[in-house]
Amino acid sequence: MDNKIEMLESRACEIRKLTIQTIGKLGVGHIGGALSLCEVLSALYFEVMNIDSNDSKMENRDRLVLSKGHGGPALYSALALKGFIPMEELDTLNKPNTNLPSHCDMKRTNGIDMSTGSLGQGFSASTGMAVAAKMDKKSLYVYSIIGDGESQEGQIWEAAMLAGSRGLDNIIAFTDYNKMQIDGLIEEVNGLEPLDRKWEAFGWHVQTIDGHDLKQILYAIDNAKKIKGKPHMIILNTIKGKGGFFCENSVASHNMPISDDTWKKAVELLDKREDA
Ligand SMILES: Cc1ncc(C[n+]2csc(CCOP(=O)(O)OP(=O)(O)O)c2C)c(N)n1
Ligand SMILES: [Mg+2]
Repeated sequence: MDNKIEMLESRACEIRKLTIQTIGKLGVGHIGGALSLCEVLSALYFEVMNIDSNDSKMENRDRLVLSKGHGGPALYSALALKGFIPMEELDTLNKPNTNLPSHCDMKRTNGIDMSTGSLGQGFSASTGMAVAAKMDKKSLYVYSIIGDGESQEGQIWEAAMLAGSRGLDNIIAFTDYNKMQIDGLIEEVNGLEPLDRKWEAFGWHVQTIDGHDLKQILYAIDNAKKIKGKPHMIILNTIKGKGGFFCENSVASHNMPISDDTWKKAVELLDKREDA
C-alpha cells in the first residue's frame, strides 16, 4: 500500500510539474484550479479508472467528466503521462489548430469524453451518462469533478436532484473545494456551507477529505463503491494553486500570466522537494 501511495504521489508531482510547464510555456492560463486537481487525477488515472490508452473508446470504460473544464491543462498532463496523447502535444496548448484547447473538447482530444467549460453543464452530462449506463446495464463508473465556484451554478443542483432521486450509485463526483472562484473567496461571493449537508439533502452519500492526501482519496473511492443505492460526493478540501510558489492559495492564480523564469523556478523547486 505504501509503495502504491508513493507511486501515486510521484505521479501527482509529475502532473503538477507538467501543468506548470505547459501553462508557463504558453505564458498565461488557469493555473490555480489546475494545480488543486493533481492528486485526484493521479488517483483516477493511475489506480482507479478502468481505461485503456490503446483503446480510448473501449465500450465499458469508466468515464471522467472534468466539469470545471478550465482545469483542462492538468487533465492533459495526466492524459500525456498515461499515453493517450503525445507528450510533445502539451506544448501546443491553446495555440491555433491545437488538439488541446484551454477548456476540454471531446471532439479534439483523445481520452476526453465530454466537452466542458460552461460551468454546470459537464455535471449534468455526467448524470446523463450514469442514467444511460444503468439503462444499458453497464457496470461502469462515471467520475465527475466540479468546482466550488461551479457549485454556485443552479444547474449543478438540478443534476444533483436527478441523481439523488434515481439513486445513481454509479456516479462518483468530487468537489474541488479550494475555497476560491474567479471573483474572490467562495464564502464572500456566495457561501456554500454547509456543503456536505446540502448534498446529503439531495440524497447523496457524502464524504469530506483532504484532497491532496492520496491515501484518503483512495479510501474514499473504495468506500463509495461499497455503498449502493445513492450517488457519491467526495468533497476534496484543496488549496488553489497547490505547489506553485508563485500562485499557491491566491485568488489571482485563477487565470494569471506566468513568465519563463517563474515556471522554470517552480518546476525546479518541485524537483528539489521530490529529491529531499
Ligand atoms: C456558465 C459559466 N459562467 C461563468 C464562467 C466563467 N468562469 C470560468 S471559471 C469561473 C470560476 C469557477 O470557479 P471554481 O469552480 O471554484 O473554479 P476553480 O477555483 O477550481 O478554478 C468562472 C465564473 C463559465 N466558464 N461558465
Ligand atoms: Mg474554486
